[in-house]
This record gives sequence, C-alpha cells and structure tokens, in this order.
Amino acid sequence: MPVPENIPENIRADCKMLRDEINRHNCRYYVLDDPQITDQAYDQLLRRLQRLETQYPEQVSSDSPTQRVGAAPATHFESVRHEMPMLSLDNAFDEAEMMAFEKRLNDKLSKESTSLPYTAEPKLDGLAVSLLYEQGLLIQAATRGDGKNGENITANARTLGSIPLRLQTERIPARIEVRGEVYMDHAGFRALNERQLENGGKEFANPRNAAAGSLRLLDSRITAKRPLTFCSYGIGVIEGDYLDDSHYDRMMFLQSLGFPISPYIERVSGIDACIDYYRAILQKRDELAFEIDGVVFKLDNLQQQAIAGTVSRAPRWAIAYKFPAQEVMTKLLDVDFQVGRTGTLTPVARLEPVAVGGVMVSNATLHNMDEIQRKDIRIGDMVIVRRAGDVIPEVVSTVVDKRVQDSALPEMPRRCPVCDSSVTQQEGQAAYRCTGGLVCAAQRKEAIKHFASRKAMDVEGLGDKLVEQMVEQKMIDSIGDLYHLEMVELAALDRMAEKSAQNLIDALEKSKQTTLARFIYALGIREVGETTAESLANHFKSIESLQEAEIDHLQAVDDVGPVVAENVRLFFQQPENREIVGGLIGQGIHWPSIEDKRNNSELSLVGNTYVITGMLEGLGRDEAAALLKARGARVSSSVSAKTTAVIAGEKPGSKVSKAATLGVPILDQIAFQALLG
Ligand code: I6G
Repeated sequence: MPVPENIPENIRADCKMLRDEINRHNCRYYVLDDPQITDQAYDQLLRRLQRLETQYPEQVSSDSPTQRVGAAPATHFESVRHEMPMLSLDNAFDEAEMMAFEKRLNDKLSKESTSLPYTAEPKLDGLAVSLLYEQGLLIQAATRGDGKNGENITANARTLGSIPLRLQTERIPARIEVRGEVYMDHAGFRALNERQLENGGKEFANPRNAAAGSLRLLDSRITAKRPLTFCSYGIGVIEGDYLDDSHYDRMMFLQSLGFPISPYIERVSGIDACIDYYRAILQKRDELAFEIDGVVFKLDNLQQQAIAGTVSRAPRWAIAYKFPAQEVMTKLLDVDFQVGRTGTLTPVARLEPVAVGGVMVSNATLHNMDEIQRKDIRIGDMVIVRRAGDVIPEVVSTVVDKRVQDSALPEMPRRCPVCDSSVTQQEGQAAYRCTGGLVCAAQRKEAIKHFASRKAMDVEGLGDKLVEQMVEQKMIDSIGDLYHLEMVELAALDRMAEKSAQNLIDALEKSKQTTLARFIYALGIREVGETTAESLANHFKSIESLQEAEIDHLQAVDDVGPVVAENVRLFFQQPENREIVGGLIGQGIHWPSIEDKRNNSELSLVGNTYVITGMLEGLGRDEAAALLKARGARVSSSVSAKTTAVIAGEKPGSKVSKAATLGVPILDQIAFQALLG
C-alpha cells in the first residue's frame, strides 16, 4: 500500500506503538486476567490514539482498537453459511448418563474401560459465535443460527474488547475460525438492568437473554456499551498451520493467539475424574462471576475424536453434563408480606415447592409492589423462579399463557401483618412501611439480629432462630434487653443446653468491648452502613456528640448526605432510642476513645487507609480488616492515590497493578504482620 506523503514518519510510528501497546494491555486484561495498568491509564492510551487518528484519518485501519465503538445501524443481519456446521452438544443429566457416554466411546474405540483422556471446562450460559480470521485479521463473526446458517454480526462482535481484531503472534494460520461463547457476567447484567429501568426500558430476564439481545442489536454503537465478553472453546476451519493432536494443547494455542479461554480448563483422565471435576465446579457455581449451566467434557485426542465421529447434529466425542436448572416454573400459591428492620414491607411469593439449582425453594422475593405490577404477577399464576449466584430466589416473570381465570393481583395490606400498625408509602418511593417502629415484633427481631451480627456487635452464637424464639417468648423486647439475659432463662429455651447458654452469656460479655463505629452501625439507623458508621465515629469521636449533632454538622461528614443526616437526627430525636443507647452504655458497652488512638501504640494506624487483596495465609479478609480497624485504620475496597498501602496476599487481583501505577506501597503477608506488630 503506498504511504501517503503527508504523514510524518514519527506519527505513523506513534500510531503503531499505541495500537500495539493497547492490544498488549487488552490481552493482559481479557486473556491473562492480569492487567498491568489502570482503566484510566488504558483510556488515556486510547484517547491519544484517537486524537492522532482524527488528525490523520489515513492512519485509521479497521483493526485499530479505536474502531470498537460501533458503526451506523444496519437494517438487517445477512445470513452466513458456516463452512463447517456448528454442532450442538449432547447432554447428560446424571452419573449414569456419563457412564453411558464413556461406554459408547470405549465401544467405538474398541477399548476395554480404559481411562480415556478428556478436556474439561465449565459451560458458559451465553450464545455460541464463530469468528473467522484471514491473515490474522477478523473478517467475519456469525451466530450459530441453526448450525448451518447463522447471522452476520461482525459489526457487533468488533465492539467486544475480548475479541481480537488482529491476531498478535508470529505463528498465525492463513485462515482460522475460532468458536466460543459470548456471555454477560452477573455484575454487568445487574448494571445493565438498572440502566434499562432508569431509562424506562425493559429489564432482561437473565444474563443469557441480555447477551443474546445485545449481540443481535442492529445498532452496534449500543452493543459497544453492553458488558459482553467472549471466551473461546474450539477451532472450526483452519488452514495453513500445523496443529497439535490434543484439544487441550489447541486451546493453549488459541490463548497464545490472543483469545480468552476458560481459566478452569483442565485435562482429566477417565469418567470418575470427570465426575469429580463436575462436583468441584458445581460447588463453585455460586461464587463465579458469571453463569454456567454445566460442564463440557471432550475427548482430548483428536484422532480419537475422528474415530468417535458425529451423530446427527452433535459430536460423539463431547458431552455437556448439565447442572440442575436455575430457572424453573412453579405455581404462585400466595403472597405474604415480610417486615424488615426498618419497617419496609417486602412481598414474598409462597410457591409450590420446587428444586431450583439443586435447592428446594418454596419462597421467593417479589421485591416491591411496583415490580409486581410491572411484571403483572398474579396469585394462582404459573411463574418463573430463578436462583442464581448467592442472591435470594426471585420471581422473574409470569407465564401469561397458563393463567387461570380466577388469578388475583396481590394487594398491599393497609395494616402491618405483624403488629397491626398502619402501613404508609412515602411519596416518590416504591417501598411501603409499617409505622409501628419498636412496637412491631418483626422490626424488633430484625433490629436485634442486626445488632448481634458479625459486623456489628459480633455476638457469637446469637443466630436468627434464637432471636426469633427469644422475642416470641417475650424474653427480650429490644436490643436494650440483651445484656440483662440470665443463664436460667436461656437454659430453658428449646434446644439450649447449659453449656450453650453459658457460651452465649460469655459472648455477650465479650461483645461489650467494641469500637464506636461498630456500636453506631449496630444501632441500625436507616441507611447507616459500616462505612458511614466509621466516618461518623471518626468525626464525632463520642456517642454524646453524635446524639446532639445538627443536620449541618452531620452533613459535613464524609459519605453523609441530606437523607442519612436526617435519618441520624430522627433516630436520636426519639426518646426511646436515647434511653436504649444510655442503657447499653450503662450495662458496660465500651470502646477505646478515638482521641486516645493517636497516642496508643496498639492503635497506631489512625489516619491510614488500606486495601486488602488476594488470600492471606491463615487469615480471612474480614479478619485482616478487623485487625487493621482495631488499630484505628480505615479499610477500603478500592485503590486510589490516597491509599496508604495495599496488602496483597496470594493471587491478588488487579488492585496490585493499580497500586503500582499510582505508586501506592504494596505489603506482602510478612510486611503486613510487621505492620500489626
Ligand atoms: O455450545 C458449546 C459450548 C461449549 C459447545 C462446546 C463448548 O465447549 C466448551 N463445544 C462444542 C464442541 C460444541 N458446542 C459443539
């Protein structure tokens, strides 16, 4: 290609350098999961390249990282014929079906129950796409469609940072088709749905629908804003390069070309090891950042794959061992209303019991009345219930086609189902509240549970069931009564041995030594979380000053806006609350004075802020945070220039690279121990 004369050599070199640099960081982020620079630094590189390309439009090439913003809307998607059909996978739902799979393979390979080698990886719940590269350049992306013909979604695929526009290594096949899954992780899905609601759009029912909908938008500029990720799982067409005979090695080859592969990919030997792998991934399922619906096993040896062959639309050499479904249909029997700590009434669906994701579910949240109306959910309907990640089960939608005639819209009760106080709705808010305050047993129970919880007063052994029993049996009425509890009363409770009663008394005694921040948090003031409680404690330094604080003074505190300030003022305006606080202190709850902290070598970290990342040996992250806080430090979840140091255990995340970029010191476990003395 002739080089236009008017572009100085140094500009061309700068553009190339920036493109290479950006592509290298893309690879570190998406492929190696080990970013080296902050998002801001990455954006700066991209903006520098954009400025140069605006000035010298001849420098813009289709594989430039600036070209991921999307193009003008299309009118339709063209149909694409897959050179090699995109097959589907056979499923197994239990161990017997896995055994049958292995037997079929052994028969085909004329083997007598030997341990065949497999490649195992989780099955992402997204949608399959094919990416075609010629001479290292992405020339076409297509959906799976019916397996023979898909839709050309090249413009949309180009907007995903995890899809290389140009392959990065020397050993590039002349032509290669990479197949994989496009998905949306939990965090991206939640953020997208929030944005959809804010903009008056429709929520997506699950991450899979959100990914499919986003990838099939005619306007790729919108796709560019959707949190989609690609992860490869195999090779389709390939020309002009020698490939290994092992599927696992081929996946490593794809990684070396710049394609993300599953971080959980493993080689396993024999069906028993496959089943162990399945169980291990099933256990991890709720902790993963994205949804998976099973595990895929593939014969690792390509020659064996060829012998096993393909039946109808699925290869005989692969199987998806599916997890129990996380979305199921069941009947909505009734709607009850649960009263929370601050009096909010949450509609709760009572369901015909059903197994969701391997767990029996008979209750699910309906969030609030606006949600019920928006989703048009009625008692008697068949509804879709979903349980994913560590979130509580929820009713996602109703199945209108199955609606019976006498189905009824749930109604918000006018009086609290627990204490019969009136129920009100504040203007502009979706929530309805019981006005009973501490008169309401439900609010009292929740307030006590919160007070005793780990991040508040941390009363070991005082669990939810016990609190409920004690309130129901009128042993306690409020948090003020907890420290009056006596052995004899406790030992008389159901399933409470004398030893456990004594342990609880000891735990209550131990909890009296606390921090002002924990105490403020434990009081359960509306919208005062841990961080706000800490800011209030550091600012006011005593509960007395906090009690007397005026709105203006409260608003001068970090993290405190008008709503929180008003909540704090209202809380301390109530004579009963002041009485309870006074009573608790009278019973011996105490904390080190914040003034003292600066002089006390035990509390020597006042004014410092730490971020903890990775795994510390023999110490949970919460415990490490507690040790720092006990010495007066603040613990934050994000690194900024104001962070004193990052404490990095094993397998730290991107926080370490961010700290390095910002020049924030990084302490390993030994340095951390030294810091604590
Ligand atoms: O749909 C699929 C998801 C994941 C697959 C697949 C896969 O491997 C991890 N592998 C094959 C061979 C096919 N579909 C056809």
